[in-house]
Amino acid sequence: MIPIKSSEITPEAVYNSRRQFMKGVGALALGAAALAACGAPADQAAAPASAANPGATAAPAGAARVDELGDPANSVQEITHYNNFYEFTTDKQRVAELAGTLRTRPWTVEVGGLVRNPRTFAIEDILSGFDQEERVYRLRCVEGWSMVIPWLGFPLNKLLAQVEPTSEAKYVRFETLLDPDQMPGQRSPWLEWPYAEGLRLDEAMHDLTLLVTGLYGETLLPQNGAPLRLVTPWKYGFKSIKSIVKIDLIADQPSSLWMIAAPKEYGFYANVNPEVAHPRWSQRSERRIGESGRRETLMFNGYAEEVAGLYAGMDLRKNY
Ligand SMILES: Nc1nc2c(c(=O)[nH]1)N[C@H]1C(S)=C(S)[C@@H](COP(=O)(O)O)O[C@H]1N2
Ligand SMILES: [Mo]
Repeated sequence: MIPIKSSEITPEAVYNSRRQFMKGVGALALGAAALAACGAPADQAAAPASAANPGATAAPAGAARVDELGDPANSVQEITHYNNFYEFTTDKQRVAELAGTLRTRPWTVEVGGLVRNPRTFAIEDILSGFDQEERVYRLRCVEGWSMVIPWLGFPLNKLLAQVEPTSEAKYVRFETLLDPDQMPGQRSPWLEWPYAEGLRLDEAMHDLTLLVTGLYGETLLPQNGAPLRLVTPWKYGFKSIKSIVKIDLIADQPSSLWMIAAPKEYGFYANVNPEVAHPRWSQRSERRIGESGRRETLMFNGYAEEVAGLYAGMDLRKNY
């Protein structure tokens, strides 16, 4: 074994070893907390670089994608083979294989609640009804790793405009498909299924907030949340809920799967913030998949200029 410097041991690795320990203890009550955002051993993570991306259409042929900070996008192989999707497995490197069987047709997305025009969209209508654009965003998982991903999608505000939220609508709640026959992870009693997430309405209306249907110019694969998932790049990755079937406009702040599982660890806002540690690890740095060493984590994941105003006057330690 190659010795690693303690400075390179990531929170994931530290956490994982603690998890091994807890397995030995075998205390059932630890279940939910132990599951929460647990990670695969950090250093098995770097997937081999893939060949060039397969026939991407959204950028000029052969153009390398970079984010606005100049960092290159991760490879298709990395983005599609290192995933969190607890409905299938907690093993990031097996999600691709196990989620592959998810049936994404027929698929409908029911949009309702406090709206003037409730509507159930067939996925085909979403794909053809909204101009799909490419956005190269950083994704920062709360566990301490990150990637750069060229998403294909459209602003959520365009879909919300069609259903016309009423003046009572203050929050948006999202739900993943509930189907334990297809998603065996939903038989785990430690988490409250279906996966649910929420945004404040102004966050949902922000131009950075995307509904995503693809990446690298190709249709989204199940492991990345096909056929439709949310992406909020200034928030920890768990807010970016996958395989959405329901979107509700509501009056009161909703709860989420992670808030229910571990309320002290996962709050409603989940804005990326290097100053506010997770109770079990620092958030000051992160491991970019494919790189060795660590990078400093940026406030709001580098999107402060765009989103800091949403939180003016709020105590970001309390509203974690
Ligand atoms: N339904 C659902 N959505 C989910 C998750 C999940 O387990 N189930 N995991 C979240 C977490 S923790 C992260 S980091 C991202 C990972 O997205 P990716 O696998 O496409 O990189 O998806 C988020 N969305
Ligand atoms: Mo995550």
